[in-house]
Amino acid sequence: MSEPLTIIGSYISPYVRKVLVFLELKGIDYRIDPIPPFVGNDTFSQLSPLRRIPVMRDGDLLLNDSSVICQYLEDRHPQVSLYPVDIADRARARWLEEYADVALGDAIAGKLFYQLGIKPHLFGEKTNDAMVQQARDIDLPAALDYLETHLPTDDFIFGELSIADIGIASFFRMAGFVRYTIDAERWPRCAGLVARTLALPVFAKLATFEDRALRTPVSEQRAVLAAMGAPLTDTTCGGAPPRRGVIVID
Ligand SMILES: N[C@@H](CCC(=O)N[C@@H](CS)C(=O)NCC(=O)O)C(=O)O
Repeated sequence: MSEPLTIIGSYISPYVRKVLVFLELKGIDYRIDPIPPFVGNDTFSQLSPLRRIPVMRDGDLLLNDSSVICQYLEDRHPQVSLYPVDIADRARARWLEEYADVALGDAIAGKLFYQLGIKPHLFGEKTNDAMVQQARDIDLPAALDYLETHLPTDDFIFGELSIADIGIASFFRMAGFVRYTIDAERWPRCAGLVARTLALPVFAKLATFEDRALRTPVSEQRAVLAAMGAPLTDTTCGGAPPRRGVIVID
């Protein structure tokens, strides 16, 4: 019997969440090694040259980058399609996904969550308040202004749920971890889309693991998640002393 597909990466990561939503909705059996990238060991460095999560292994195939992994899963398992049918819409969906990965990724994962969560709690260092303020007052409003002009008043962006909705909502789920919520009066379309998407059962299922991981020290997360029934791998690439990634963040 072939081994199930494996994901390396913490439930807390929005990039990992995109991939897990794909796996769940497509009904693909998988195992997860739920580590933050900062505690990856030497094996992790070999598997992820940028020391980033998610990493996916499917048989002999090793892939990095959530967008690459989601596209692979779509090509390999097209039966529950998560990209629009129309070619122009598919391209627009990929652009919105990319925009979320970069703009929301920088503001929410790179600045807010890193400064308020990772830096004090994993590295024992002081939060850079200016960076938090930059994300809240400048970067996120700019990203929301842009998205607001590209989102519908109701329904998903391309009618059926797609990578674009999943990507955008995944980042705002992380924003909620550091108590950032979208101002629904200023950005009603963004707030509505994120609420609709996060209300889906697949996000609710993953949320139970995310919430527990958030409240648990990194060194205990594996045991706690195992006790909850998370589909863990037998081995881990974690457990190393925390260190910064290849791309240094203040
Ligand atoms: N473009 C990548 C970005 C992945 C990414 O930045 N993941 C974060 C976790 S939320 C990470 O591993 N950060 C560690 C670092 O950049 O050092 C993707 O889509 O997978």
